[in-house]
Amino acid sequence: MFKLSLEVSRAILNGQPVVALESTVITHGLPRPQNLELAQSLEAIVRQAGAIPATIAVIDGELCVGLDAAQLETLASNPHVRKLSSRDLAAAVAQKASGGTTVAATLRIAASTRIRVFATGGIGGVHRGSQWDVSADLPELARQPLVLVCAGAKAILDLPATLEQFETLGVPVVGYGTDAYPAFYSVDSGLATSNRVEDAAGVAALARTHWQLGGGGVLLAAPPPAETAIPRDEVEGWIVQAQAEADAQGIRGQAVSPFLLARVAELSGGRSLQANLALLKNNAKIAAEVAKELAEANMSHA
Ligand code: PSU
Ligand code: MN
Repeated sequence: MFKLSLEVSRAILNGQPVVALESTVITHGLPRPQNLELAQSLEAIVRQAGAIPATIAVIDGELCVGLDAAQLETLASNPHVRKLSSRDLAAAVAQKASGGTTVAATLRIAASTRIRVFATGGIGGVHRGSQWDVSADLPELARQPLVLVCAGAKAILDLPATLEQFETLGVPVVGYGTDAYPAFYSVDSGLATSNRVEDAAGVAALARTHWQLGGGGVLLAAPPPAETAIPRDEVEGWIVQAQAEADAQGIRGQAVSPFLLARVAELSGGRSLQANLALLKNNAKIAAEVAKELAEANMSHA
């Protein structure tokens, strides 16, 4: 059922730093051709920073950890692949299907292979105006002992409600060099993180202690790069419009987040896409630094 690339399985066995990368952002989160370019550059960034990238996806029913160039291309170019959350994995395996794994599904697969650090853009959360559309990313993060590096939750969501959920679930929301909880495209959501750390060593120390106490995931919230970040007030108008259109068109379930992200990209004249790409890259680099710190700490304890 699991298929680790040789490089990733070696790295895990040798205690080298590994960074998991999700694939729904490739299959459903970004337009072509930026999706493939982004997937390739995230892997390059992780390598340059001294860690091994492990892009996770389901291909022909196998839970793949570490993809080769051809697999990445197929995933990015096939418009019919599934969006796979935690609940969808078993069916995809049984039916030998392919798909991009969400943060939730990626967390589950990464944890099974003992990967401890994962980079994404923005985590899912509580959707606006819908008490029950809560991403499976939240309970899964609470369960799996990983550091998830993101720029907060996607701004299309109800951010205060999402933060409340993290508290309920016992997930530390740690600001990376900031007290402000970022809002994906924006540096500051107007909400606060629960803790702050200054560097990767601080994250690693906090995460190890959290795990010793029986905790699961740690959300590391990194502000998006300032050059492409968009002020909150500007983004809000596009989101309100996109959400109204989604409601009017009856967009539901798994289709909601991809619809909103694509519509906000259009309404912003591509600015939100530039911000999204930049923050994904920024998060990959930070994740590699955290993975290195955790690997070093493990070595010194061994
Ligand atoms: N981050 C991005 N773009 C994305 C996602 C994250 O910058 O498209 C994906 C992740 O895979 C996340 C998913 O798990 O969106 C959330 O989907 P939903 O709201 O349906 O749970
Ligand atoms: Mn949902």
